[in-house]
Amino acid sequence: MPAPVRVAVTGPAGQIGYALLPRIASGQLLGPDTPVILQLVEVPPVMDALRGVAMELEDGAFPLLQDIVLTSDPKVGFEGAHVVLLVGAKPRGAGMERKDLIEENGPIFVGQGQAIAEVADPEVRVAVVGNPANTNALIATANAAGVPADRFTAMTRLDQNRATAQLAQRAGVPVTEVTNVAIWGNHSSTQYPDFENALIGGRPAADVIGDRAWLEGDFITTVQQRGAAIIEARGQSSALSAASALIDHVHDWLAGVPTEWASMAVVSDGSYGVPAGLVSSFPVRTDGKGGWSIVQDLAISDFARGRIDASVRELEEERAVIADLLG
Ligand code: NAX
Repeated sequence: MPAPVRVAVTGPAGQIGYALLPRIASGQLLGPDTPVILQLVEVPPVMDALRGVAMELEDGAFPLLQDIVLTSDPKVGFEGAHVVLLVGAKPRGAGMERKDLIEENGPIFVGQGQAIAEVADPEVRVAVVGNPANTNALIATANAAGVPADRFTAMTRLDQNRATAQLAQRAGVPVTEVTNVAIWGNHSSTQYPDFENALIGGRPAADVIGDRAWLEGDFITTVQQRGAAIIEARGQSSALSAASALIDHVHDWLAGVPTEWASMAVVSDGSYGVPAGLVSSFPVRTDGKGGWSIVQDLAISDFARGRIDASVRELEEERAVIADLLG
């Protein structure tokens, strides 16, 4: 058997954690031949609940799960970690503005970025889910001295998967027929789900669907507002689908299979006019070994340009709110 991979997860006693951990333990994150050690980091008041989750993982008797570490100290949890999944964050409370959430959660990612730089494996890869995910990833990378910025990503795969499902349903085809769905910008309601570069059965999605008004209208708003619709229906935010998207995100990035197209928020190099340094979602190619590159030379219409610019403006505003946390 190969050496185990150390996977650190913050917020493991939360909703997403509960849906995510069994999938990591069963080999869906890193492949069916890769043993894992789970290093779980929770806040002190939640450690009892986390012990319960760990008991359930033991009771799963997962052949690939070699050990479980439980801690409330990121420096213990991230020790030697090859993969760090930053899921934990405070939820948006009643009456809280997005700016309040950014100010509340930002400091968590300062300490976690520093701990990654100090104790994680030198080849560490980090995926941020905790919201505001793009800006939290920006804070973590800015505080992880010595760790290259391309090791940090934030998750927009749930948005991509939502957009893919909407297009497939509308066209009446299986989701596997829908490819090249890009999410641009922020993981927020300003994100732009790009239907103009999407393909259905290898043909432009807009030609197959033949209803531009739907694509520019309901399609975009359904994807942008899907999180709110789930809360309305379920009384709780997306967890199963978020965990599933994180498995897709990390599997494509790290699990040995090169992928032509996956949406991820990464540190911009200035591509497509997104200011360098912002963590913004792009379509990327992944090499399955921890590397990625932004898909270049895509056509961006005036319609798309306006949408991307609006989401990027929001990212710049978020960056201004936490400027003092960027070191
Ligand atoms: P829960 O509130 O169920 O769980 C969050 C967990 O994080 C809790 O157990 C809490 O104790 C823990 N936590 C808080 N601060 C921590 C810290 N400093 N260190 C370690 N653990 C900490 O939320 P859940 O539904 O699991 O969602 C987690 C995060 O994912 C939220 O920020 C949520 O907004 C975000 N989401 C991001 C998505 C994305 O696509 N990027 C989609 C789903 C989700 O909404």
